[in-house]
Amino acid sequence: MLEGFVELRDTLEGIERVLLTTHVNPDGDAIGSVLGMRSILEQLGKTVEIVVCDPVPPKYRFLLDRPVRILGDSELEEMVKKEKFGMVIYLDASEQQRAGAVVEWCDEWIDESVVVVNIDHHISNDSFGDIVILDPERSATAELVLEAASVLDAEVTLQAANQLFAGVLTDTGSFQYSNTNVMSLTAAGVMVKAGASPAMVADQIYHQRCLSFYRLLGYLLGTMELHHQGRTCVMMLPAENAKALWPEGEMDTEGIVDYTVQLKGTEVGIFLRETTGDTLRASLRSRGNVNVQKVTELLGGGGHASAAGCTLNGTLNSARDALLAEVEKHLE
Ligand SMILES: [Mn+2]
Repeated sequence: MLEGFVELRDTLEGIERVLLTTHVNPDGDAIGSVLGMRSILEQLGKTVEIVVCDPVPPKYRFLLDRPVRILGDSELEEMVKKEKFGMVIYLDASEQQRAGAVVEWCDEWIDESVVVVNIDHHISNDSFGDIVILDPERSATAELVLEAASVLDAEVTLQAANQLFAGVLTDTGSFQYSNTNVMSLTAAGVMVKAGASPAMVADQIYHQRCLSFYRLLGYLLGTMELHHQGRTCVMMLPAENAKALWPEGEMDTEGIVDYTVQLKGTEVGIFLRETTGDTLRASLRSRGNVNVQKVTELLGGGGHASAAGCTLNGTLNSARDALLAEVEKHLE
């Protein structure tokens, strides 16, 4: 057992109120982990609040047993004014800043008496916080939350089982990524035993798409280019095309990057997307020996060996060239 779990158990004894948070643009593991952790801590009699910067994406809302608070929530402001939280737990955040504006907001009321806990599985995690529960061997933070349940002697309710299962399912790419291992499959087994329904969770997350998603996917498949003798595949999305293909609501590109490493012979995949101004978001995938976390690290990004991302400036073409040059150094 990781030492941090013992520290967490002991420290929690003297704490009544716990705040949970996770990274910006929360994914399935982020949402599943905070919700599962709330269920566990509430069973211990704690008062728990979850605060995130961005709304929960629609496809994960079936996991919510009640709403989570979005930063700026007036009730939360009142709560903190009356009595602050004794502990802040960051889940699935590779560094504290990944929680976005939540960090600055906490800085307004946090002092030395508040215990900061960091529960994560990113190899790039910088071990921030007073209590660190970090295991890069784990495919998802949700696995660590499952372990927290047993350390803290809490029950994994049917709802928590589905929430945590969603974390493992999405972070392993439906048990297809190279991070899928005995621990992730064992954890999934425990979750199913506790009542999780793999078919229901997969159906909600992957099979309730809107037509815009397929229009966007169709466009992006058409932009595929091969480099490095077919070992690297790139897809690019200019902002104006994004707007035309997905006129309203939040654009969902999750999973699209995976197609870049599903061609015979590709080892590295890059999905480049123009966001606002001249900012670009790059998602990288690897199914070979290239550690894409090392590629993005040099460009200020983070992630895992087989899945990483970073933010770049400039045009789509200049960003692609910069990434390709970096990838080339890592291809043997
Ligand atoms: Mn994760």
